[in-house]
Amino acid sequence: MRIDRADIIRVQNPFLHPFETSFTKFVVRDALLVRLASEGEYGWGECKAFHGPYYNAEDNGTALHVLKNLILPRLVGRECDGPEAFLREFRYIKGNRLAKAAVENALWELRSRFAGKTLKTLIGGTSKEVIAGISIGIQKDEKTLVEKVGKALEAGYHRVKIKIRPGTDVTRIGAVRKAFGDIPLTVDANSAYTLRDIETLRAIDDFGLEYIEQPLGDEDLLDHAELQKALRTDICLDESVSSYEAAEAAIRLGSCRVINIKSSRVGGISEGIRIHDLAVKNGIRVWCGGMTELGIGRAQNIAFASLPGFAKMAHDLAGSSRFFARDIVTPEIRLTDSCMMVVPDEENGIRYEVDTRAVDDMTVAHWVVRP
Ligand code: OSB
Ligand code: MG
Repeated sequence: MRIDRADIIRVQNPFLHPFETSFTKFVVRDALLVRLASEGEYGWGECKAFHGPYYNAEDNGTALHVLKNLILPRLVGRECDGPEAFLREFRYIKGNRLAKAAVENALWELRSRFAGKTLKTLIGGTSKEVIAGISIGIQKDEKTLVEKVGKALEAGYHRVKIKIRPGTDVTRIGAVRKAFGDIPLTVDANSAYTLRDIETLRAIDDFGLEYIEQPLGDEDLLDHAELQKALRTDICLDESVSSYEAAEAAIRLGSCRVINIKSSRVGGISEGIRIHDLAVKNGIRVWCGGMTELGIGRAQNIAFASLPGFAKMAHDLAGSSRFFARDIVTPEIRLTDSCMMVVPDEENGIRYEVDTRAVDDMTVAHWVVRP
């Protein structure tokens, strides 16, 4: 396909409730959208970077630079064979995978339009519906957290993940266990601990969690391997699995038994599929993570989560209204009554389309790259 033009659109959409993690508090979803024009069709991608480099080393500033100055000027006005060829050609740009994924995802949408097939079909997805779990941010106190967990259980979420940070972790997990007993519960530390916190981590180990997500630093594969030996609870890596190579290293070292795959974190859907396959081959459990995305990224995550290896676990995949009053795709992304997410395919005919009015209303800046 020939890429005729590219647009980068910066949008801001306020969160219904601020979402707090151990690394920052999100108040507005500030995101770069990429729209590629090719032979009369559009392909959209959403860059999952945030306002600062706190989740990983990228942020919206670095992503804008890489997209606007490095990637898109080389892509526009030329033939591109698709997502895999794009990632191969741009390997010479190191890292910056959230930025690359925005383009890679847009190329998947173009491929889908030209082929007349859904993303699920193109990637070999098998699930008709995928299991929804919820990620609950750090709350101001224990009581509020217990209330939020209660609401999530009432809504039917199949697994509850709570964000934790040093200091309030053990008492809060204890409060949730006391209030709700043996529910499917996990925690996500977003790399807030080190091996010096081993006593706390052992205490967390005693709660019988489904897994502990990213307890240690994003580059600490060796320490995670040591920790995994010391704990009964499975470690789930998120930030540390920044690439296929990192996944291989983590598996070989025994740094985890579970991987949260976010295709954006590793450069795109085609790279995410390779990690999915590698994990399945090695008996590593996998599920699909989220980045509080808007509808474009959310819809692509839903398709990605339909891969066979994801079938048994719950994902961070909620409807749009979990975070936002208004989203940028139609129809609205919603869960079923039994808290499952239906995956668009040729049979059900569901197709999420970008709501350009909503995009316009949320736009704060716009750049165009022409040949
Ligand atoms: O670590 O999984 C994470 C949100 C922002 C950045 C990192 C993470 C998260 C979440 C929310 O946990 C997942 C979601 O989008 O529902
Ligand atoms: Mg995480």
